[in-house]
Amino acid sequence: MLKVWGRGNSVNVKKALWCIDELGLEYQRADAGMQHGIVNTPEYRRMNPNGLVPTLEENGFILWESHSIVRYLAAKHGKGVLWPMDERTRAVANQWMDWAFTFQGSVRDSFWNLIRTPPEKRDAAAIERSRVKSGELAAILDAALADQMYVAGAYSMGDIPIGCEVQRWMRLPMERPRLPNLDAWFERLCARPAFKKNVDIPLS
Ligand SMILES: N[C@@H](CCC(=O)N[C@@H](CS)C(=O)NCC(=O)O)C(=O)O
Repeated sequence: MLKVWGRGNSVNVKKALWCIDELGLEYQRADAGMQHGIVNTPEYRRMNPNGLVPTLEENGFILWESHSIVRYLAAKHGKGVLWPMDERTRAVANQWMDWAFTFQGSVRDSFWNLIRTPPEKRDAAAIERSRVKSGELAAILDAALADQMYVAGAYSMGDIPIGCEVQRWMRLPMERPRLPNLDAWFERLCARPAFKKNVDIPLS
């Protein structure tokens, strides 16, 4: 049985949960991180010395880093489905998985200020810098989706991390550039039950 440690509102935990549900695997989830604590206990630190979420546990096997968790599960349970069998297609999926952290960095200040900071303490300049930068990066993804349905052609693990990051960006109360290819891809993700259930929940 798989067990995921991590609060369900974490963008990185969402990646693991979406992947697991997409593959139809049974799992348990234990809340950890932020108000739930746990991550600084010696028991948790033995599993994940970073004190971060998510952590995956599978019959004594421990894995952390959300994108590594997605890759592991896709390789083990989703060959030819989430895990592209063609090396170049897989490399492109991996490229977008790595790039998801680049995009995450650009959204961070908007997210933390607009969602997790009281209005009187928000840093308007940081929000604006983040808004502009994330819009520029989103345009790169939009261009890549001009002639394909998903980031690596067919739907794959490559869509999972960046799909979670884009959900957060799309749901922020701020102006965004009009990006029709990205919008259409996001609608396709929203049509997936595992995405709706785990990812497209109100930001908190
Ligand atoms: N690169 C790591 C980053 C993990 C990370 O930063 N997780 C955040 C939540 S998204 C966290 O643990 N924050 C502290 C907490 O929740 O207590 C991964 O993708 O797993």
